[in-house]
Amino acid sequence: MAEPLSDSKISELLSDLPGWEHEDDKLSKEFGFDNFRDAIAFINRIAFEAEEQVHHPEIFNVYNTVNISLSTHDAGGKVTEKDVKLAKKIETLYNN
Ligand code: H2B
Repeated sequence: MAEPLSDSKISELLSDLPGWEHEDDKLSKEFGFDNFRDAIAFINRIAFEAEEQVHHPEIFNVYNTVNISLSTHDAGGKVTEKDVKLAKKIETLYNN
């Protein structure tokens, strides 16, 4: 079972994740795009990575915005290293 990270550890790790927030036991960020197509393309790229990592984000899309939230069910719905790892990959996908 994955271990929840402490609040102070999460704050420390967020210094490498610009724009990500730790709230309600989730890591979350809103991503903006030029249009709906690009937003959905981003979601599709996340899907491949999520399957690879066997870790799946909550995804909420409205037109050209995508809101991602990450937590670990197996850790009582709290934030673990698995969420940080996927958040870092999502950042890479967004920036490339
Ligand atoms: N995704 C997320 N976000 N949290 C989990 O704890 C989780 C998951 N667990 N995807 C995985 C799948 C688990 O159900 C499988 C059996 O490994």
